[in-house]
Parts: sequence; C-alpha cells; structure tokens
Amino acid sequence: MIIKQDLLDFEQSIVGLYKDCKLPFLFHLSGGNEDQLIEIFKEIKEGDYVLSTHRNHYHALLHGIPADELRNRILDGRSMFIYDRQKNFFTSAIIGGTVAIAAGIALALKKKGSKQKVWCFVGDGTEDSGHLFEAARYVEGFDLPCTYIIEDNNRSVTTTSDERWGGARNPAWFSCVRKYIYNITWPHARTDDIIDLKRTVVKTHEDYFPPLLPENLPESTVDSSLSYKQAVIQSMTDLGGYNTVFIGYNVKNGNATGTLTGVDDSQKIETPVAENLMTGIGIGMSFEGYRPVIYYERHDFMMVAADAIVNHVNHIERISHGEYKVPVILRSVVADSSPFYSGPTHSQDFTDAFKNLVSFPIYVPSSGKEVIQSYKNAINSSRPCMIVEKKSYYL
Ligand SMILES: Cc1ncc(C[n+]2csc(CCOP(=O)(O)OP(=O)(O)O)c2C)c(N)n1
Repeated sequence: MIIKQDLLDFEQSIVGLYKDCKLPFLFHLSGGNEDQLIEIFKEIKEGDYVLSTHRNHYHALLHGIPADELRNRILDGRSMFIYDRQKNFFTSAIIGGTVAIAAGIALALKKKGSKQKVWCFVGDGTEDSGHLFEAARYVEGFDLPCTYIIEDNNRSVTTTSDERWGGARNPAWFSCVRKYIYNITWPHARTDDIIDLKRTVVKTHEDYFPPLLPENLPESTVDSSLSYKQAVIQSMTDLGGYNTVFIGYNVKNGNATGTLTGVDDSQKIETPVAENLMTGIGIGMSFEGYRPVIYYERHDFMMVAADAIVNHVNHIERISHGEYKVPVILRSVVADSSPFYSGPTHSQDFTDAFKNLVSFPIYVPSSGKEVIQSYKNAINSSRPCMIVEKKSYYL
C-alpha cells in the first residue's frame, strides 16, 4: 500500500534526478494533494481505468505502477506520457484530451455489462474547456460508470481562476463530476533549480518515441461492379459483421444518408452534435475491443474534432509505445455536390490538410471497387484510418 511519505519521496527522487541533469524534459511534479488522492484511490479498484494528465506521477503510483518502472519511464522522457495497458492507466497531456475518451470507455464497459469503472482526473484547466461539459453531460445522461475528478489548485500554469473567469470559479456540475481543492507545493513545471544544460544528453524525437513500423495488410483483390453508393452500403453491411459500432449523428435516424440500412440498429450510436465527443467515444470504445466507425456527414464538421483526431487518434499508439491501439475508422463525407447549394462552410475538402496533419492512411475512393477495397483495408488493420467519400460520386 502506498502511503503519503512514498509519494513525497518519489517526487523528491525525481527532483534529485533533475538536479543531476538527467531530466532535460518537461515534467510536472505532483504535491499538496497526497491526502485527498489517497482517500479517493480507496474507491478505485484494480481493473478500473484511471485517466490522467500531464501531472500524473501520483495517479500512476496509486494505481499500481511500481515506482522504479515509473522512474525509468520518466528518465526516458515520458513523464507526460505514462501508459499502462494492463493496469488500464492512460494519460493525455492535452488539456481536456481525456474526457471524451473516458466517456467512450465507460459506454463500452456498460454495454459489456462490466463492473469496471472509469476515473478521469483533470485539472481546473480542463474545467475551462467545453470538452468537459459535453463529456460529463453524456456520462450523466446515459448513467455511465465514469467519474470526473477536478483537481482544483486555482492555477492554469500561473493564472488564477478569477483572472481567467472573473467570479465564475465554481460552475454547477453534473453529479458525475467531483472536485477537490488543494494548494500546490511545486512550480507548474520542473523546479526552480537552474541546471547546467551542457551536462544533459538530449536524444531525438525518434529515440524517445520510435515511429510505428509499417503495417502489412493482407493482399486482397476486389472485383466489384457496384455503383459508388451501393458499394458504400455493401461495405457498411459487411463491417456490421464485425464487432463494429457506428457512431455519429443521423446514424440511426437517417441511416447516415441511407447507407446503414444493412446494419443492425443495436450497433448504431446516435450522438449529440459534438464531434470531439463522438470521436473520443470512438477512441474509448476501441480500447474495449469495439471497431468504431465514426461518421462525419461533412468534412467541414470534422474540424470540430481536430483535437481528438490530430492529437489523439493519430498519436496514441506511438506515444504509448504501442500499449494502446486505436483501430477507429473515420468515415467522412465531402459534400462537393448536392441537389441544394449549401455554401462554403458545408462543402470543403480537407483531405490534403489532413494528409499533412496525420500519419495514418487516408483513402479517397473514387469508384465502387475502391470503396470496397478501402473499407476492407480499414477492417483488416489494427490502426486508425480515414475514408473520404465524395458526394459527387454518389450521384
Ligand atoms: C489544449 C491545451 N492547451 C494548453 C496547454 C498548455 N498547458 C499545459 S498545463 C496547462 C495548465 C493546466 O492547468 P490545470 O489543468 O489546472 O492543471 P495543473 O497544471 O494545475 O495541474 C496548460 C495551459 C495544453 N497542454 N493543452
């Protein structure tokens, strides 16, 4: 069992390494919240998910990651990127980055009838963000096994809540959101010690986070004379035979413009109009063995999910050193044609922009045969991909 002194000693050992010039990295020490966390972790069981932040050392220790292992990972430049698949420990150093993922894991656990729970720790910086509101509202509405815990130290880096929000420090929250208040004992990042940078050894980005090896997908020849839209319908029907969930708005009510007619309704998850949330839900469900197909009815709307796609879907496998995989299929439509003119913000094609932003495959099929091939590749892969369907090909 971890006691308060263990936590304090651990962070002191990290300070020692820093002063010894062994940590030329960004890291954030925990401190001042030992008693509160020890109390909260009495409720957290082995097997429960713990989602944490850039300031994760205490959470990791209390969730069972051995101190030596944690220290080694910190020495390897991974203080902000602590993951443990076996212990269901996950982090994001992007403020607000975990909250939708937590909702997705909780939805999957509930669907499976699991007794496990999700505990998502966030700073009061995340309380600043609308992402927490949409995720907590979803968790509350569907009574999902997820608790958000705001660790309020009245600081975002050095800025107090009053400076950020005027007098609105404590907005009303749903019952799945708890908050405790504490006073920090360390500066926001590192310590105030000046170290001799000439003594530090800095490795490359690739050394710290080796790029993923290319994936070899099985060769398959597709022979299809289906029209573009018929091929999409066929692909969706085929995907439905796997452990797929179709996530988005208008997937049940409207069948994603008639393309999900061959899929069982129980596999369709109708979501709020909250693209970041629905993408996070997909990420979270993928951790629990589902194959999410996330449907964005126009490319324009996908931009609202840029954080979930570019910072999370794209990086999770690499920054977790392969511990977490994200086999989500981002199914997007470019509304480049329509019987009704819908204007510049409803018909954009961001394919080239995304090709510059992410390293997972982006397929842009232009025939029925290519549609079938693209979705075959998607389901055969253990990685994410984006498939861009063009409305003009539907006609
Ligand atoms: C989306 C995003 N914006 C800004 C940052 C830079 N940043 C890192 S930590 C931090 C402050 C976070 O404050 P809080 O969530 O209260 O956590 P604390 O550091 O106080 O534990 C900021 C703004 C970030 N990591 N992600």
